Amino acid sequence: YEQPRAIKDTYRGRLLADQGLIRMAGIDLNMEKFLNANRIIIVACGTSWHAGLVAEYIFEDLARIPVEVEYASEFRYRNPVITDKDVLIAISQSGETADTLAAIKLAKEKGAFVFGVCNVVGSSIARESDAGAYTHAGPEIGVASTKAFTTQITVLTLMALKLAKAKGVFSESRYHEYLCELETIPGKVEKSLESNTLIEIIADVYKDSTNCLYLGRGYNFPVALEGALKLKEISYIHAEGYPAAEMKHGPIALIDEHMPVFVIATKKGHYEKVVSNIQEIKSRKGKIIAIVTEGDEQVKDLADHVIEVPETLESLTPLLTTIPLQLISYHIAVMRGCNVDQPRNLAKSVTV
Ligand code: F1P
Repeated sequence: YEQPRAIKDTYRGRLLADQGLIRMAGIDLNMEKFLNANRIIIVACGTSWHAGLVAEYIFEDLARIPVEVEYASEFRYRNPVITDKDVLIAISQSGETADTLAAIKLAKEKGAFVFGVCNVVGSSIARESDAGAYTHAGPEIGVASTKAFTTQITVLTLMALKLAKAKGVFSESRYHEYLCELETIPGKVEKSLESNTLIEIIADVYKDSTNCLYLGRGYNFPVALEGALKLKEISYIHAEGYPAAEMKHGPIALIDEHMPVFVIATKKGHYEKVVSNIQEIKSRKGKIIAIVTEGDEQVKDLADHVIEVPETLESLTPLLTTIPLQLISYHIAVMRGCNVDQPRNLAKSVTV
């Protein structure tokens, strides 16, 4: 529920949409590093890694800069090829995650420029980075990241826009349209939160599930992963996130009348393809809970439940589609008697 405020705090002061300005000292002072980079490597863990995956779509789609996204916990051990022409973006809510810190150390040794996206001011990752941008989410009390995710995406979107403009990939009008739309997001998150009562009813139907699938395409594939992670972390229900197009390569075998499938089916971005995935699930009697764009009729006729989010640009949809998935995990966890703030076996920052 703090997310409208957290997202606004993250862009406020940086985004002057009426003047077409994004102020980000960390990028402004190091623009050449980004513009001359061979590629951007994003490293992170957990939810922050999912934000990194969204950023891969944003940077490549908007700014046409090649991006690789790696689990910091793998990257640090696998002898990766890194040069002084690489820019490494490290994303971390706490700024203390040991694997992400180790990945930074490795990249710096090889001469890469390191940019940190952290929430905690003065944290180890913020200090070890050559430059960076804070997320301004405020303290994350619960172990499972929520507003950290949406504010990380907000910062990474601002970065991509700035670079798209500097590279001349974005026309003036597209750039302005984008900035103005970004300013509407906190209000649209507010609107998405209004589905809470409906989501509580849906949670009650699926609270005793033992397995769940989450599917999304494009920008919403990482949101599917994040939805599944939230359910695992706080409800202890086994959940898998997949790109919807991968369903036919394996997960479709799991679908029967006992399998709830959460599908992100917003109007922009592969809509018709997602609709055909939904039909495939329906014909196998899977239960479909779809996140759709306001006013959608087609999916409403096919799905068992639909949860609406307001319309926005395709690349901004993760900021809205994430909200109902966070809420569903929250309600299921509460109904199962789980401690949503302090899930078993998890620590807020993994420092070893
Ligand atoms: C990474 C992370 C979180 C997760 C949990 C354990 O933390 O995997 O995403 O919710 O808190 O750590 P961070 O590097 O973003 O602080």
